[in-house]
Amino acid sequence: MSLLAHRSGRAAALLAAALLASGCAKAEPTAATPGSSGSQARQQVATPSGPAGAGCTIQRYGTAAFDLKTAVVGFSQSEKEANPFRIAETQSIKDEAARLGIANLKTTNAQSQFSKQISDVQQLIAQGAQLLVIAPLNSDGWEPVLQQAAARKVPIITIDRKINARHCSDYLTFIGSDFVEQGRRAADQMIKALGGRGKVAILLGAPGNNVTTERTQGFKEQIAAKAPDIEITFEQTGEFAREKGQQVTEQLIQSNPDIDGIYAENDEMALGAVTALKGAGKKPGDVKIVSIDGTRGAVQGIVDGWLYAVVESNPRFGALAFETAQKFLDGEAVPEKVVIADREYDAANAADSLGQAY
Ligand code: GZL
Repeated sequence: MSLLAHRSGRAAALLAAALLASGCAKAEPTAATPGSSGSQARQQVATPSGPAGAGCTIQRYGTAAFDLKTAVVGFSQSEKEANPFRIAETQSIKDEAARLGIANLKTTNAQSQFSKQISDVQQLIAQGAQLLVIAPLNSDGWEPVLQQAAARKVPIITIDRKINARHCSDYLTFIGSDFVEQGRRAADQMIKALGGRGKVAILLGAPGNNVTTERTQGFKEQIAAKAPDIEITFEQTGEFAREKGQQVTEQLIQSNPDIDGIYAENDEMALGAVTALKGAGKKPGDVKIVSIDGTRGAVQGIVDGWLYAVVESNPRFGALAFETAQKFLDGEAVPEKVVIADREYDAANAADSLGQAY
């Protein structure tokens, strides 16, 4: 079971302490609190402890230890950096590498093309990468890279999205949010926004990755369990992109003029939806929008009344990724999954929390 750190550091600490006492989770200091570029305020993240021996050690993985500071470290980003999530994610990796004195960080960006991400990573391996940190675009299709990395015993840390591969053989660990829980939290906000009844549209993320699947699963499960009078009458992918989110919402308004709420599986699509609603002469609050990511534009959208709530998907993996790599190099067992803490924004805290958005 992966414990989810909750909406604030304090709640997370209390919750983590409770589960620590019960022995079913091991808390780890992790990524800097969003917006704390200077201070290193840390958020508690509970790492699933699992059965003894479940973790991955450098001995099991078969890698020779090396010094991170002098190693060639490769970071592969998936989507073009038009999305603030991607900008903040890449910056977090670069900032932490600089803070740790990692002199040879090579970064690539696949511009949202999976074939390019495969060749990017193959190139990083050819350039002598001794550690790979990958933000995968898709969950499947990684075999060519995994074989090459395994042949050279290069450990792979996946962040942000999961790959369908073998823990402690194909990859070292997955570090990311609990996306099913994000979907549940978005549903709770939508239930509040609609008073438990109404018609809802889902702007689905891009296909082919666990984030879209799990955010949809969590949302639908929670609505079914908690709000039988909320009906999901429309779902279509906006591919996590603002323009596509706007286009799909323009179609939605035509085909479903009585829609009461929109669940956008990321902020870029939510902001595209706002543009479409404005174009249709709607006013803030006419349609309740709940979104996921926690970008500054979306949190500002709450302040302006266009969005009802935003569940954060914390992109600041830098500290956690390199802490985890160092633990591995020091001979510690690394769990299959490390859950990062996600905040939540609504009308009560949006204005004061803008500085923590990214
Ligand atoms: C989540 C990440 C998602 C973001 C989107 O970890 O994979 O991809 O929520 C991005 O903004 O496109």
